[in-house]
Amino acid sequence: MVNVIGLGYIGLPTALMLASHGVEVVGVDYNKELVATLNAGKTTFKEDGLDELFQAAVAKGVKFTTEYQVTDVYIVSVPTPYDKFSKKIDPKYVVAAVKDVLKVCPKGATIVIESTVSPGTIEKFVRPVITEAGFEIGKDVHLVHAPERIIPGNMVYELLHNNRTIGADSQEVGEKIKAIYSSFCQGEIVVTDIKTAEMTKVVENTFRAVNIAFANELAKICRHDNMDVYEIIRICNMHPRVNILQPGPGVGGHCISVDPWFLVGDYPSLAKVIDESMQTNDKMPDFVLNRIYEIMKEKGLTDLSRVGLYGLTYKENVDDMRESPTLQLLESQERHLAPGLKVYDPFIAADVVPNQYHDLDAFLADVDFVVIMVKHNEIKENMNKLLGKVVLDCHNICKNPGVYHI
Ligand code: SAJ
Repeated sequence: MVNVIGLGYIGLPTALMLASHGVEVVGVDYNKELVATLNAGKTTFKEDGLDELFQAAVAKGVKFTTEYQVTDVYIVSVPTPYDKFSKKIDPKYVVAAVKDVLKVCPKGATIVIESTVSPGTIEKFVRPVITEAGFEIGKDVHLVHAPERIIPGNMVYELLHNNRTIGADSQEVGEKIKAIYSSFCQGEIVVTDIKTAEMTKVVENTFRAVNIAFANELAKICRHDNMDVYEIIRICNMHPRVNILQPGPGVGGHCISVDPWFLVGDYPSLAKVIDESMQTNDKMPDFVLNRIYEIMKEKGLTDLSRVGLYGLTYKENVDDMRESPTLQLLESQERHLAPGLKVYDPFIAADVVPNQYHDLDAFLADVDFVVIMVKHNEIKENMNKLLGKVVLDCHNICKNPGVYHI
């Protein structure tokens, strides 16, 4: 039986995928409300294919509880925040989960850390906890790092098809855990050592963050001299060895906007390009706010309360708002002491910010200027409703006449 610890954005789909492929799974989370929701037959976030996967896993007997189980494999999938000041990883949730596992696990159990951690975290923070508790690693307890790689918005497909990395102290333990993931994973699974696995995961997200920062910098250069950044990137990407990502209103989520800071925090004098890139991405919401003021001036608009931000989530077609560029922009706007922009997102049912709407038509009726912060399918299908309004399109998806870009 596999005990999946942490039933959030990664732990839940992983538990469901294992269970629906015939692995006996008990999912554990300390959040009683979350466990009760799952036990009532409901999923806890929106994701394509998740509800169907949930039903399949329930049919195969997946269980959810707040109690750690006595079993031989534990998969830990808990958050790994970073300290905003030092930029270093805060491993407290991983460490707490490992300590709790040690209270119940039998001799010979394997603890798999799925949470993203900076290189050296397992050596520095996890191994000491295990040895201090009197366990011998490699004999009483085995340690594995199997970082997840799935992208919100396409998680179910990517769980099935992505290649994976497994870091272990020995090939034998690595192969044992590989066999469990192979129950559903159709991609290649590489077995390597733990520190290499830690580094590859952080490097993958850093590569994407730096590439996006490059695109954002190009957008600023092109804005300065009135060039079309999208056309320039499109043409450059026709070169066989160039693949530039897209500029946007900022970088959100709990991965690309967080993981690269681990490298800056641990290697401040070495990670220069990464540091600059992260700062470039972090400044994009402010850049958008300045574009809003610039366009208002050009159009003779003076009332900021007639300006609406479309989208609150960190990216399209998900309901996750962590580190969202829109929230960053609103914070920045507060600092400028400007009165309330209007906000709407079809994926956010709760009231989370002032002047928030829950209906597209009602939102559009109250604004003259729309800023497309997130490219949800809903707005792509309703571009005609933006005709006659001033539009700042941060994703180059609106083909209406007179649209502004970042
Ligand atoms: N973004 C841009 N321009 C782009 C692409 C993205 O501005 O061209 C922005 C998005 O709007 C969003 C942010 O970047 O705000 C991050 O979105 P994303 O879709 O690039 O990535 P995440 O954070 O949803 O998922 C990433 C993925 N990592 C890589 O592709 C290397 C995913 O595979 C990881 O599993 C995930 O991080 C994770 O959990 O680490």
